[in-house]
Amino acid sequence: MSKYSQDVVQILYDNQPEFVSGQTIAEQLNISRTSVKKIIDQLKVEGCEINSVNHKGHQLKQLADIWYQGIVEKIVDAQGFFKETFVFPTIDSTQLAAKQKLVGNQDSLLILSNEQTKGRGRFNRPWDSAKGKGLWMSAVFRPNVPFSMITTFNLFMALAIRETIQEFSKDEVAVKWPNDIYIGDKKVCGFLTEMSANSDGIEAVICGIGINMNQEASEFPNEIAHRATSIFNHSDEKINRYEFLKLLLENIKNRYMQFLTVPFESIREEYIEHSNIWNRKLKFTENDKQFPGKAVDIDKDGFLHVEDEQGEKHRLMSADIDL
Ligand code: BTX
Repeated sequence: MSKYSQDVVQILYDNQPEFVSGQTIAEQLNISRTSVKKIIDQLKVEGCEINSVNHKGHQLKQLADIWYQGIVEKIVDAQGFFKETFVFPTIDSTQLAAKQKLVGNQDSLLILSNEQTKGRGRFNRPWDSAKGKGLWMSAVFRPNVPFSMITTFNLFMALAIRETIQEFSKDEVAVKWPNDIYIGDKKVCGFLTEMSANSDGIEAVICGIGINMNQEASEFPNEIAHRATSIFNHSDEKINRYEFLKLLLENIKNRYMQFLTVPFESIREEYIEHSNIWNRKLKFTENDKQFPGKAVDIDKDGFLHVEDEQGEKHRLMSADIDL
């Protein structure tokens, strides 16, 4: 990729829906018109839809399935919540990058990558993060709250992610307590919350979010094909990653403010209403213990109440649930 391609795409994006002449771009970047033409051709190969018309110039119709740093930054800055943004073409894991970047500053950060080579779920399980197909993101928050409050953070984030995906899906989107979002009986998103703390208290909360946006059903690896889906599989059109990101950031901001100001109890009914674990037989795994049972309630602290087949009651803070 030419070092100017980010700049060219930025100029086209800023001028949308107007045409920008090759001459104007060349002058702005102090490069030749031939270089501009080469970069535009390369952007088209990458997947950008650009309408090039003689004597008018170039008009951006649609961005490629790529995170362009400048455009992501624009969206993030306009929204005004996250203070720094890092975009990678490829990385081992945005979660690992977030943990490195949070050291030595106090800011809220956002890290996105077009692909992850070592995306990880809970208990170090692999998270499939194919290039250009999904949203692989870590968000660093700096809440000044007691440790005890962090247990409910995940529940607020679940609603932010669920309502965003719902805007793009024709089918019902549900939360599967505590870490997944489902459409039907398939996982469309997994997310996890980690914390970094020191003797003064919480240093940062790091939320890693993986959302399958545009995979075809046949594109998932065999091991997960039967239980993974993408939003595209439940939509009439491809998901525009930039529109999606805008809405997701807005919803995350709003739910984060809610997390800081009201107890989980205030959103408990909404959470219960959008959960997919009721009235069905489930298999629970808590640490090394596995047992079948049914979910009975989520209490005001966000714990799940479960009844096993012997009628014994359990109160779970976290667990794996097989539907
Ligand atoms: P989890 O442990 O609940 O889910 C992991 C399990 O989900 C895997 O064992 C596999 O069965 C299944 N799985 C793997 N990849 C996918 C996929 N793309 N779609 C559906 N199912 C899948 C949930 O962990 C938390 C995942 C967080 C991922 C984000 S991505 C950005 C950030 N960086 C990073 O390394 N992790 C987080």
